[in-house]
Amino acid sequence: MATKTVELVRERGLKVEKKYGMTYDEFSKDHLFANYPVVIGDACKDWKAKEKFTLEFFKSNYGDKEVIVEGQKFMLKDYITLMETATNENPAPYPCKLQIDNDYPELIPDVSPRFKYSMPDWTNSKLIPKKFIGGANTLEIFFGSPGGQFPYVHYDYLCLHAFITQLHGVKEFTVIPPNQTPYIYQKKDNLWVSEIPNIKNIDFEKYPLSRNLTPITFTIFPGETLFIPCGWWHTAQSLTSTVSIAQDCLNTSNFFQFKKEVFLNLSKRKSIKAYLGKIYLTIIIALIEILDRFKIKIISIID
Ligand SMILES: O=C(O)CCC(=O)C(=O)O
Ligand SMILES: [Fe+2]
Repeated sequence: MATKTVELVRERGLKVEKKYGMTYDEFSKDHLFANYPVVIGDACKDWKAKEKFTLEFFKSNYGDKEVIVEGQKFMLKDYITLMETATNENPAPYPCKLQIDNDYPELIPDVSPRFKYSMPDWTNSKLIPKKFIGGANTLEIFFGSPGGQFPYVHYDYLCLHAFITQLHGVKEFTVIPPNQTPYIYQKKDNLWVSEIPNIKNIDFEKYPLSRNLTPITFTIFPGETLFIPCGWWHTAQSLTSTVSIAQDCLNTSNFFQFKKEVFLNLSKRKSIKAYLGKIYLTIIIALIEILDRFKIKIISIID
């Protein structure tokens, strides 16, 4: 079956498309290795979560769990009540997240099978020490409400790829290609975060280079998955009450950028452990490259 493609937006030569029935080969060539975003219209079609993950489900089953949203503590049921009454003018703080992989593994079957596009994924590989992945949470649920704005423009920590699947409601995304990084005003201490507070209303006097940015804005709807490749700057805003799943991904396509980011972090520490970490990562990369060159199925070895 041929891929059905719909153009979502085109901005000064850059476009984002929505695709249905895409083969893995097409995804790999035109998006994963081309490092180019796409909305996948049917990736999560077999997930139970589409019906199961309602606000009512979380209120009844996880209502007493504590969540910290923008520094404020809530019981999940109280946050959900806040979501239900939030308006654009008076949004609930955002984002409210549950970490599925660390804290709620019983929910993993509801977001399974993992779609083919996000595999292989080595973020949980035994060969990659947890210390390298650091603060990255690799499978999360996001709750949002009208007006809820992700607090900053960023690319995903350690240059991981992100797959964001919309289960309920509508979310607006703005993405900016990695080659526009010189105009984004990276934070000195967190290079993956931009200093620009509001990408839709930039203070050009304060951030003159940002005139060169071409932010691309579009919306994603229930059942759709946005692929945000490594290094693409992005932010999001809920237009309605929303439930989404975010999943990170690391494989040959972004391993070099990942290595660069981990090296940078390790360079901040001058210990022997950091030095050994760099050597370890260099060897792992060389090994993966050799295996890949000889077309040895690296998936089974590294997974
Ligand atoms: O869905 C969103 O609000 C964006 C989430 C995101 O970009 C992230 O957690 O890195
Ligand atoms: Fe992100």
